[in-house]
Amino acid sequence: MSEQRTFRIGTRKSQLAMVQTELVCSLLQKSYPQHKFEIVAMSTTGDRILDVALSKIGEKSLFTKELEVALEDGRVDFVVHSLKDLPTTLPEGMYLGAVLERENPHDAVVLSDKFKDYTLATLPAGSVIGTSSLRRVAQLKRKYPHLTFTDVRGNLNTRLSKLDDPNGQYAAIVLAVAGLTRLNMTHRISHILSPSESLHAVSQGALGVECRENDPVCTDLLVSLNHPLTRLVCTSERSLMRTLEGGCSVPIGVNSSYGDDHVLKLRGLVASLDGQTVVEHEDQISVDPSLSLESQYKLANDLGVTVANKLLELGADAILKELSHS
Ligand code: DPM
Repeated sequence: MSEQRTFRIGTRKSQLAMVQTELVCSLLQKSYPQHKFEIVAMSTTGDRILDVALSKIGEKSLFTKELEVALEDGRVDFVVHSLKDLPTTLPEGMYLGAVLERENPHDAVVLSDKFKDYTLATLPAGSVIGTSSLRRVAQLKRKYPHLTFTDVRGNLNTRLSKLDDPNGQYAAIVLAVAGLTRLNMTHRISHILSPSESLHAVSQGALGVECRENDPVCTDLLVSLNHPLTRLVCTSERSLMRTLEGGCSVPIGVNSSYGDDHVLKLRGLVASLDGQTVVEHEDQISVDPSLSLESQYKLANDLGVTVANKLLELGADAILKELSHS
């Protein structure tokens, strides 16, 4: 490889973002010992506005915009994101150079100590569940109508300390398994939600590394981090979301898999905010592993479009229209 260079990796400052970026940094360092990799931590709008529900801030790139500006200006060479926070359409000139192997993509319930022997089904009526995810609220309200759902914002540690506060209001909070796992807090998980309780968010549990499209040195370096299987399933999920034009203000859940039979499956769900109206659809496509990765991703993209269009036909368009007026 070429002469020694220093590459800068942009990230948010939260503990989870830092852990994820340190992982990417050490993988790059291992693959390219001749180069130096430095982490540059920044705050984003989503980190600064803590008193407003995520879905009400009304901006799709809440956690990514400032990082992408730094990438564009050349202050950093790569940016590490939780792929679920990265909008499905990247700004002009930006490229998703790698998608890393996915962690468990599901949601987890963390019960407060007071209710540790309960489940969402057995918690007393009116128990307060903390989550700012419209997706989780819509799906869980439908399944567990006796519970009350309230926003909880802040980083993972803040949320857990709100749950642990003896004078706090929450009986439980719902978080991604992946975030808790990366912070070595799986012992806090009471139950992992099944797909029939909560379909996960698009790309939940996967990390994405963004770089400048016209930077061949960086795009080349990232190839070694890419996990083709994760990218295949996440491409279908992101394509579904892009076709529905949904961001974090729309309750969209998915589930996807690619098996030994070479069949890529994608299930999608769109729900109204109160969980009363739900449309769901699943479809599949055969993806020959001897095709080029680009051709495989193209097929995954097509599957996302197909499932999204079917969802729209089944009534998702009416749900989305109603949401855009609320
Ligand atoms: C997005 C959502 C949430 C984050 C909405 C959703 C959850 C907000 C909340 C788009 N981004 O999931 O329906 O819990 O109130 C976020 C987390 C992770 C990445 C934390 C979490 C870690 C897991 C991962 C916040 N972004 O979901 O518990 O890497 O997927």
